[in-house]
Amino acid sequence: MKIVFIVPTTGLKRFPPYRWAGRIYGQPNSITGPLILGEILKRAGHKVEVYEELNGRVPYNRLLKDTDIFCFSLMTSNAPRGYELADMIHRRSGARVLMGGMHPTWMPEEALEHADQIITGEGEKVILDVVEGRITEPVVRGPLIENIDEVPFPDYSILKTPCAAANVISTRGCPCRCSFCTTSRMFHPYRKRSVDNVLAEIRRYKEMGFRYMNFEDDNFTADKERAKEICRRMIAEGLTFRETFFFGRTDMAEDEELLELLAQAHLTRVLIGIESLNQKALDSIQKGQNIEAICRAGEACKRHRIRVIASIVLGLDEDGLSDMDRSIAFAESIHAYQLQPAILTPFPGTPVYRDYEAQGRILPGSWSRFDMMNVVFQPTKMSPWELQEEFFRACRKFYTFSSAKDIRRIFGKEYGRRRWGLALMTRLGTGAARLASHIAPHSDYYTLRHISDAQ
Ligand code: B12
Ligand code: SF4
Repeated sequence: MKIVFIVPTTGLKRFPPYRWAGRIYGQPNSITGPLILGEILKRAGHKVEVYEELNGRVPYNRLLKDTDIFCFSLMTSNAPRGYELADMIHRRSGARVLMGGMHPTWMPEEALEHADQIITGEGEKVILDVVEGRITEPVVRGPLIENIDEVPFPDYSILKTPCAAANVISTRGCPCRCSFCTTSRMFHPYRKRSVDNVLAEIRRYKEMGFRYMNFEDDNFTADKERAKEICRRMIAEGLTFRETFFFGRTDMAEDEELLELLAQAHLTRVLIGIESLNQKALDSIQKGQNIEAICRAGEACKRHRIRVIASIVLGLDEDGLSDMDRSIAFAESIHAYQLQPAILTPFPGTPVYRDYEAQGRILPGSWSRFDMMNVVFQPTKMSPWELQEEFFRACRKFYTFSSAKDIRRIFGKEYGRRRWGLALMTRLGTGAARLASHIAPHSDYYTLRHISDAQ
């Protein structure tokens, strides 16, 4: 059978300037679920192709002619686009449609209105039986994989859209339980692959000629001794890449040996969830970190020339505008390489979603806005539009043309150029959004501004 996996993306993100901006921010890469599941189906003799709408055009007209099964991998923000495509496929062909991923896992009944079958949780153990018709229930529960060394490596040869960085997921889930986090719930309990298994996957990408490799684990340094061992082996076996991105926590900075090994293994770009500089707000989301640890982490990463992407959450109930400004000023003060202001988003499956829904605080509108860049709930200390404006302000305040000079001085020419590009894109993007809020009655920004004005 011919099976096609699609990772859809919402309208604006398919717009070429958005793709160009993405290339300045980092290298195009892929979500790994479809590449793993595709490999399982390929081994069983099926023909498989994977497309990421975020990174390239999908030839739907051609695919509709010869595809037996379309598989959609959906998170919350791309679910509406996935539903639209699934309806189009049902209208125009006899192909079956399967859906899996975070959003169908928490909202299976909704997704089933557009698909023939839904697979919730991890898909590896059931995908072949569903595809070959041995499991026929409309909603199939994918059982947990206890030994994740058994999972095949993602197969990048079936990916048909551009990809410049290979993603390695060396663990599933996270030992922490922040109240807004989806992945620590989707991939529960926390599991680790053996170091040998991880190194074998990295070796494969080196042999394939990838210049970039990322660890996309939710918390790569959760087990520090294991992270050190992986870095030592990468260094000793010549398996380092031009740059490796990873997700860390502030506690990684308490271990000097770890920081040295990370830098030597070229793990020099880290996203750290700083979230807030207000201890009450940190405690309210069960973050389990304090302000001193955040400051130490900023200092230590700078010392080791590890570029920090400071992620801050905007809109926590305990935070007012001045608290959010402090977080942005802090990111500037540690010369964070990038700022990722993330508007608090109550994703289905999290305690935040459950609570906000019970309190009637989730604003009407499409799931496509659940992408951490749009306000989708009623904040306590400001109006939804004021929070949205704070997001725009954070982006513009941080990504200035003058900061590009500092970044160039500290990290070199290439990174200075990238910062300059981000400053330009930020100004164009936030300017267009604010204009839409005034003159485009069909835009989400117009609706949000007017909901706020009416309050
Ligand atoms: C790599 C990554 C990216 C990459 C690449 C993804 C892409 N091109 O779309 C980039 C950086 C581009 C990206 C972008 C975004 N991302 Co992202 N991303 C990830 C990350 C870190 C890893 C993904 C991964 O490989 N997971 C591991 C594999 C094993 O899991 P999986 O792919 O989900 O697949 C398993 C199951 O879900 C299931 N499954 C999945 N698909 C299917 C399909 C079928 C048919 C079946 C049967 C089963 C099945 O089986 C698989 C194997 O067990 C995840 C966090 C995470 N831990 O998952 C966030 C994550 C998915 N991203 C997230 C978000 C919000 C975004 C953005 C909206 C951010 C933004 N502001 O733009 C965009 C949206 C992109 C889009 N397509 O529209 C959220 C989604 C939350 C939610 N509940 O919706 C996550 C969970 C991070 C978080 N904040 O918690 N992302
Ligand atoms: S530390 Fe990060 S991955 Fe872990 S639970 Fe908190 S937000 Fe989720």
